[in-house]
Amino acid sequence: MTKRVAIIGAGPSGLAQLRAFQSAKENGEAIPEIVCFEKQDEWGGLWNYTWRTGVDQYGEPVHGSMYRYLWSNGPKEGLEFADYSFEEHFGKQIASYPPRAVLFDYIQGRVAKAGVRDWIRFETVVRRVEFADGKFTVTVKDLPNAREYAEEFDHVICASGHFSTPNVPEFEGFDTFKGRVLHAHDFRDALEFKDQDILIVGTSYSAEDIGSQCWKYGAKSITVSHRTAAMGYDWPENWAEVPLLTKVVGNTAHFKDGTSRDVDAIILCTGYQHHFPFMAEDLNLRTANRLATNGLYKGVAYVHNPALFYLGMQDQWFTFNMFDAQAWWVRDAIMGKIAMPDKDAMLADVADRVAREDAGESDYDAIWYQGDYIKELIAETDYPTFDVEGACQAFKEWKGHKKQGIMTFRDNGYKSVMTGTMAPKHHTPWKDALDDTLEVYLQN
Ligand code: FAD
Ligand code: NA7
Repeated sequence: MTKRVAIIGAGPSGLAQLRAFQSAKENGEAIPEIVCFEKQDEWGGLWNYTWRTGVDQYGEPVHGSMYRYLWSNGPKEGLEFADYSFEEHFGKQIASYPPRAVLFDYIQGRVAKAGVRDWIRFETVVRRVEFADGKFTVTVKDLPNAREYAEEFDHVICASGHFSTPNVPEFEGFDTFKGRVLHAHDFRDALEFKDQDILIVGTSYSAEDIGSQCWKYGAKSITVSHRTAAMGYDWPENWAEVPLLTKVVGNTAHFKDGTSRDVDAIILCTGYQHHFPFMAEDLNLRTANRLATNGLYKGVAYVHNPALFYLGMQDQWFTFNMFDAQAWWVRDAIMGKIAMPDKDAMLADVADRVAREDAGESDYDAIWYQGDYIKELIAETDYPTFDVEGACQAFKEWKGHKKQGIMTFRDNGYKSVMTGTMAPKHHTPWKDALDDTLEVYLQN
């Protein structure tokens, strides 16, 4: 009997899994029957932009956290697929920090070429995953037809992402604040905040990028409030970093150091939760957003039931090519080409990964830690090897460029570790490039 494998989500991770199985099929191997469930009507996950916030047309929570005018926050040379280069897709080398639409196009190119779209059931949300007698029962809802049904699978691969369910703290006075309070998940168009004084809570990627966007599109001032430490970049003069927000009185925000400011809007860039409401309790991954995920052998196999896999659940320096490394490894584990050890050995593997991550002291240690993880996985499969060290170096240069100029770092270019060619300089500095369409970006 052919094994049946369910994949939850057709974002970059789920699509990597489809491509992994399709490449084995292309090589003449007998692959399991694959069914990918995707609740949206299009593939690409977060990269499939939606104007919607809150709930969608079916009353389901909107998955999208990406906003208009989003440009890659790291160099594309760190995420390039080893089996499908940017040059193959665009017919030429392109600049290093593509806008969302350009990366969305690139992601789609590989899977369109692989011909795996038919393996996906779109507008089908996974409602429940349970395990009994050696099988998973996956209950889904076909949204347009309002039809709920269940099917049995030998394996489930959860690729539903973890930057979609917001972590939303409350601060005193939010209920009487006269402006808008929103989480980054619901941020869409920076022009909404033109000429406004905005307060951002949080200091990670969303805070930096949403603040930078609002600055680029004409916010009057940006104030960023930190719980642990300020970001410390050399910000423009209408940008300030302040300690943690303590309360809001009317439109005045008060901070831990006793200072205060009047603001028009508050954007909570306070991160996301790993949230799998469809998983039965014994299958539900519980982890913080970190590089060494809790409970996942080799970062992918659920130690309490290794017929279940989770993809892309790590905090991310590397993205697309790390999802590939994971997907190829999971494919080979499912196809019996990689042996799974006993539970004690899997738990020891997790503990070792956690300890090694904890021993790191800097962002550079974290980048190389994740690079080593990719190397470890691809050494066990036929995913094309690539110069992971070169990609780590691109990240290192990127960090240096951010220190040199937080509003100019996207004007730099790096060398592809897949094709060896240097990215051209983009035709317009990022701060002046208000049109982020694919057509305009590709005019190099
Ligand atoms: P997702 O992209 O989240 O895809 C998950 C998919 O699962 C979605 O299509 C969703 O609809 C589907 N799904 C969820 N639940 C269900 C269900 N119950 N049933 C059926 N389907 C379901 N990475 C970069 O490399 N560069 C960047 O510049 C960058 N910018 C980012 C900016 C933002 C604002 C965010 C939030 C993330 C950014 N990332 C970036 C990281 C991002 O996590 C990855 O690039 C990538 O999208 C992760 O892919 P994924 O497939 O794991 O998850
Ligand atoms: P992250 O990277 O998880 O960061 C969350 C930030 O929110 C971080 O600075 C936290 O501060 C801060 N935070 C969390 N809870 C609170 C509370 N209660 N009060 C104040 N500050 C808080 O999430 P991002 O959204 O920035 O990035 C996620 C992905 O989106 C990333 O991969 C990007 O590519 C895009 P801390 O430092 O813990 O004190």
